[in-house]
Amino acid sequence: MNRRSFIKSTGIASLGLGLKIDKTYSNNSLSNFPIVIATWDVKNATKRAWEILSSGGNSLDAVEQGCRVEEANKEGQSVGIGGLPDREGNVTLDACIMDYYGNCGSVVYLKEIKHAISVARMVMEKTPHVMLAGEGAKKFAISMGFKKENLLTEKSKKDWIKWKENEEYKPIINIENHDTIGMLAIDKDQNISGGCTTSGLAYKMQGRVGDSPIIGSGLFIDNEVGGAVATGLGEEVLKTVGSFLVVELMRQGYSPGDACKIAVERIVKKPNSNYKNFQVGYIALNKKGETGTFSIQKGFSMTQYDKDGNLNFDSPYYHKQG
Ligand code: SD4
Repeated sequence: MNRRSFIKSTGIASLGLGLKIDKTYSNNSLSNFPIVIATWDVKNATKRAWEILSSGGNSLDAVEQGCRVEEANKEGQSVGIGGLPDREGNVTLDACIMDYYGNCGSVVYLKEIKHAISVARMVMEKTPHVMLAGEGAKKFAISMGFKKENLLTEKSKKDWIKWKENEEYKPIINIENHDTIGMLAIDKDQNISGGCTTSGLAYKMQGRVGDSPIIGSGLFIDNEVGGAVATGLGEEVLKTVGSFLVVELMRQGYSPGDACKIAVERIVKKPNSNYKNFQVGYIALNKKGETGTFSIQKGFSMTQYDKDGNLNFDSPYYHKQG
């Protein structure tokens, strides 16, 4: 049993020892590349990214293809097809992608196109812009050959109709352990890219956009330093420009786990923060290939695929109940 699987099996990683996490996850030899990490337990997505990385592919292709796995998964109710709708029953997707040159692309309020991450990549590569929204984003996607389809599955429609009975808006903490997909990869050439894709918060107001497609909030990459990606209540991530903060902390010398922890503390230590009622989680990866994660609440996890295999780790967290 290697060190990582020992830590996983003993549950040490879940004891909330945030400052220790980088020791746990440390991968500081160049021979350890490539690596891919993702928010939540999404081993199918990291497996797909790993196939690309381990056959010599680059980190940009890896994160795009990895994110697409969850976007196509009808069972997941927070990403791509099957995502829970807004209050009016519209499934609207947000996504962004960023490469190792510092290029980025993003789509917000995208309807009827499930592979928002690939549309974001097209925005980055085929337009002079960074972000396209709503009808324009959809039109652009169709012009690039994407297929229109109904993203509201029967199950999500049923859940929405049930929600309408009370219309109580209460963002769910850790929706089914599988939520917004944020993915970061470092390839064999030590180049880092990231992607983030989501249907956003269930039963949001029509027109609401979260942190996930906002460069610097939901995702940030600096190929000289590392990358970070966020999940959870987007409003709180937006207010602290969370992913940019994590990367800047790593630039100052903090390890990925410590940087995520400090970014979480920036949220919970605000005067009047009601952090007990919501979740925010970060994952991060630095140029050396070290990884880390931290969240507000218990229940967040990170999946990491590297030469030791495809493993899911509980994130250390801030809020200890009881
Ligand atoms: C949002 N951050 O739209 C996304 C949702 C999410 O876990 O990550 N949920 O606010």
